[in-house]
Amino acid sequence: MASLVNDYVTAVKKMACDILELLADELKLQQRNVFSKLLMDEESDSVFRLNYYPPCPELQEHEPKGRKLIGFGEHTDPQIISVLRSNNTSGLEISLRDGSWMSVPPDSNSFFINVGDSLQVMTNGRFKSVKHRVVANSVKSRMSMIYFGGPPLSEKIAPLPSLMEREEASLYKEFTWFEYKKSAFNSRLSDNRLGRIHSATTHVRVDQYNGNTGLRSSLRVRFDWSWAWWALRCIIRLYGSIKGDLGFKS
Ligand SMILES: O=C(O)CCC(=O)C(=O)O
Repeated sequence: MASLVNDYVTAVKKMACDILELLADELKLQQRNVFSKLLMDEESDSVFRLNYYPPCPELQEHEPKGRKLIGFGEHTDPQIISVLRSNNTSGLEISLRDGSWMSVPPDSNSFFINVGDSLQVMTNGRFKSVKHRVVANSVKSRMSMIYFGGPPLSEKIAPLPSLMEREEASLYKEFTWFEYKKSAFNSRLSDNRLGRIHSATTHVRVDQYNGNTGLRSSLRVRFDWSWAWWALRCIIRLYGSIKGDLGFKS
């Protein structure tokens, strides 16, 4: 049994790497193994999970009222890529942009590929990690097996510099996979973890006017709000100490 699982994981890992290389080609990245090398790394923090959802006959009572029993709560996968395979029982649903849920038709001969949060960050949002969940089935049991391809714990995850176009703002702050994984364990399954590492950066346009030539040139400057808060705190502290030195009492 152990060797069967090992063989399966080796095969899906290879497939995940091939897919990641095709994605790198699509993004016109010179280094086509830029994502796949993270899964191939000896220290790659990948996981293989088996899920079993027993049938839920109680559902038939709830279904007319439009209520669904949740087998696996809504979430996005934090890793780079996930490869899912299930039996022929429906249940998997993905969240659409308008917030509605769409059922993924079950097909025991197909793989369902999910972009993980880390790939969304590395591609600066070009590929989106889709929220999904599993609803229980009233008559049939569902089984699924998923390979979650993750990077080494120490790997720094950030938008790839080679991908960023001129003046493109980085949408995410850099983090290590260890930090992200820890925050995932310390948060609720449905939490929007990517929202928390969204970069608080704004672009400010600075116009310069040349009096001799009459030409105006403009420059886009990245303005990071975390620095602004830091500067504000320094000013308040400085003000407090000057006030103290001058003998004012608050
Ligand atoms: O069982 C499924 O179809 C999906 C399970 C899942 O999303 C997960 O294990 O993270």
